[in-house]
Amino acid sequence: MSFQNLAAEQGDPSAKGSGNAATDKFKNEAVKSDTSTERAGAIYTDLLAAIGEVARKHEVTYDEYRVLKNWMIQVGEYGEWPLWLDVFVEHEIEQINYNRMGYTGTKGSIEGPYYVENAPELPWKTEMPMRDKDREATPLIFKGQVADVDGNGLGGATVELWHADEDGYYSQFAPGIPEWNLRGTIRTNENGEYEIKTLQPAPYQIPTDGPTGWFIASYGGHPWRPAHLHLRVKHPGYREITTQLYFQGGEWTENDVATAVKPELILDPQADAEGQNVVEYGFKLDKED
Ligand code: MBD
Ligand code: FE
Repeated sequence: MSFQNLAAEQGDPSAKGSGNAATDKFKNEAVKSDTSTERAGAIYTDLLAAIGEVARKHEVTYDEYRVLKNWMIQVGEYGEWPLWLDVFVEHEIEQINYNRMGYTGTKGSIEGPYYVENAPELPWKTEMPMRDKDREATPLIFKGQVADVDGNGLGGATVELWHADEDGYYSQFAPGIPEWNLRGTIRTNENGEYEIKTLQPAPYQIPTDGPTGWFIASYGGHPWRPAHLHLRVKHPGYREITTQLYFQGGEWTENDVATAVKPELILDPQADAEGQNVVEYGFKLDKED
């Protein structure tokens, strides 16, 4: 077994580009945790015990150990740690913390590797920044209201929206796309409402020519995420929510490689007379305590 040989059979040139762009972005974020030495020790002890248990259970060979070591080096060189971790690990962390916080509002989902803060602000009723080629896709009107858990609208809330284009590429993580394409910070009106015109996104394929793709191919898995919208909703005094929305009947919705779909997060847009997909979806924010 060699991950590289599997990769040679595939064909997407962008793994290194998107991986390293995501790594560079993440390196610019402030990363810290106030974890105590006691807690760190407890986590590491259990983590290493779990690794040992798996190795013993499967009697991992020296060849397999060396392939793993080589693969981990490659993940770093391709800049794919944000991708691999967000696809395979983040959903567990998201669920743990959603439960621990005791949210009653809108369900969260993983952030993924392609969020960029400070997207340009847009009014409550708006169109996402897009190119002529994006206008050839099916338009999607996404509208609704940001409210507290009792349904009172939250004026001046921000809805950050980011998603892939019809080819499955994100601006700033693939070449040749305007910087803020399909990214925006929408500010709700006095009733908490928004009405956003964008395009129907396509499923997202994990790059198959990088180490995350080789990893998936090595066990015969598929590299797809269902079409999705990413959202982060904020209002002072309320807990911000990071989530994703999916599409009823869409390919891979039942079988997301990143395990990040929840039934409450599936939209069912309807075509209007002009052939636009229209869907209403509201956000409920918990009060900060
Ligand atoms: C994505 O678009 C994404 O949302 C996640 C979680 C991982 C890889 C690509
Ligand atoms: Fe995504």
